[in-house]
Amino acid sequence: MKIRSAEFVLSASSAWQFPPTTLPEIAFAGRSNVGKSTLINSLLNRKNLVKTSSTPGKTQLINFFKINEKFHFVDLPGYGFAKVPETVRKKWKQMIEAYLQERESLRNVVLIVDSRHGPTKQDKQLKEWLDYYGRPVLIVASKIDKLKRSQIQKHLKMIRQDLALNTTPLEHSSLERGKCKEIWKYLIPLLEE
Ligand SMILES: Nc1nc2c(ncn2[C@@H]2O[C@H](COP(=O)(O)OP(=O)(O)O)[C@@H](O)[C@H]2O)c(=O)[nH]1
Ligand SMILES: [Mg+2]
Repeated sequence: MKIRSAEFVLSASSAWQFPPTTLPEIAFAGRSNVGKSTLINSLLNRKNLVKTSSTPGKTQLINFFKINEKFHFVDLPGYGFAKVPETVRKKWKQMIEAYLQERESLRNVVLIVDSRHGPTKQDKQLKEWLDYYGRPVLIVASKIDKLKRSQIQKHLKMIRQDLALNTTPLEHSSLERGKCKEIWKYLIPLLEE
């Protein structure tokens, strides 16, 4: 995919702030610190369009980005960060569920799982929830560079089993160029429909 433009649209803290549903959308979900923002930057060939952070749990907002004036990428706030107070967690859940359940322009959810640790309980819950609502999901295993080469296939298989997938998850590493090819191959047809 040739990226001609990639711009930040807005951050939403409630459903009424979401931009209009005129463009097809791909959303990126996963626990805090799993590499969501990094994956978006990699896919778009941008270093810092989406801010990445080594302190997890900072963003509780849904961030919308407009690509090539043709589609949106949506960076969902990460879950599973222990220090988030219960009230914030509740609000997060409400907003995310409203988005994932009702967003008409949403074509696919990319669920990112840490290749080292495999899916968390919340990853599994989200996957089941998305299946229940008939939302197509692509699983991407992040931080592949942190595994030994000999471990990669084993870990991918483990994620596949844990989430009861029909296909092997796609790999991503921010350190390796060209790792996004397979992910784009999956996403492009969804954006062209
Ligand atoms: N080694 C390595 N580090 C990564 C990779 N992806 C993300 N990180 C690091 O993990 C941390 C969290 O990444 P971020 O994209 O902000 O995660 P997010 O909270 O899911 O958006 C940052 O310090 C990133 O540099 C990867 O593929 N390889
Ligand atoms: Mg992030």
